[in-house]
Amino acid sequence: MTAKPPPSAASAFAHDRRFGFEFAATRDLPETAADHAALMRDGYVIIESLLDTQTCEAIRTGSRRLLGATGRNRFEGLKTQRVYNVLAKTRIFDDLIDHPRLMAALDHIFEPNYLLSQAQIININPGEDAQPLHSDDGFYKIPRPRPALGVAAIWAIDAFTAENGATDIIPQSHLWGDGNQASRDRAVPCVMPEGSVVIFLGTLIHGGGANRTEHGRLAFTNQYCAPWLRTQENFFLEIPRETVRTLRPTIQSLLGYSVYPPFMGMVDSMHPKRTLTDD
Ligand SMILES: O=C(O)CCC(=O)C(=O)O
Ligand SMILES: [Fe+2]
Repeated sequence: MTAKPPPSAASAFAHDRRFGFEFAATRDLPETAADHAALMRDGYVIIESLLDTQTCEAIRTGSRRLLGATGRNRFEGLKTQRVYNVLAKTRIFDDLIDHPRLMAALDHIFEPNYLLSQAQIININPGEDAQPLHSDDGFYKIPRPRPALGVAAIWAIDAFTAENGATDIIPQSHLWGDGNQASRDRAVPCVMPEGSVVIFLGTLIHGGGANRTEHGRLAFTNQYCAPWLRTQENFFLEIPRETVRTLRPTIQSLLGYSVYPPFMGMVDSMHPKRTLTDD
């Protein structure tokens, strides 16, 4: 497993009650070592059938109420519906945001108090073209090859098939430098049953597939980033504090109610969690 740097700068402040940060223990499940090895070797891992049929059905029903506009460009997909700011709108995805299998994998990639960067529903409708290939952490303009600064999870709420728009990925492209040319003929579709998830490094080249069927392909995707980076969504402005107060601590922390030790993320010299309890 990747060794994480010791919390050296932080230890000088560890006694400081204002920040009161704790280092979450690194979570380990029986599958974590294999998940991590696959992520480091191939850049991705597919975990099948983590969600049961009833959960997928409940998510389909809940998503239908939220789906609306289609995308504004080829990247979003002109026939693809995307719902942004999901965590302000519904609680049906909470268990996917801090799913133990995902958290354990991320604990071995990032330093503690890594962040959720974005969460969205993606429904690729019939007739949609393939999304341009890209890497999800490419907007952090640090030359490649480099360690991943982000990690993405894409949950197949409908089964993903080669015909309905399964995410195309290029295995091992997380190791590429900046000069490599991504082309679709090197990509493979993440075919997986409903309730499965593909987790991949932010450096892996991928893109949504074309949908050549008569039905939508519903997915939920959550992306994470290292705790010292700017997140794609500005959750502090998106999610009302009354809503954040109702969330469990792991999700609050992922939303930025946490510090990157010793004090990045502070509010008026205090731990940002204080804003949820102090009035
Ligand atoms: O919908 C998909 O399968 C992939 C979407 C994606 O990679 C993105 O929007 O960044
Ligand atoms: Fe992507």
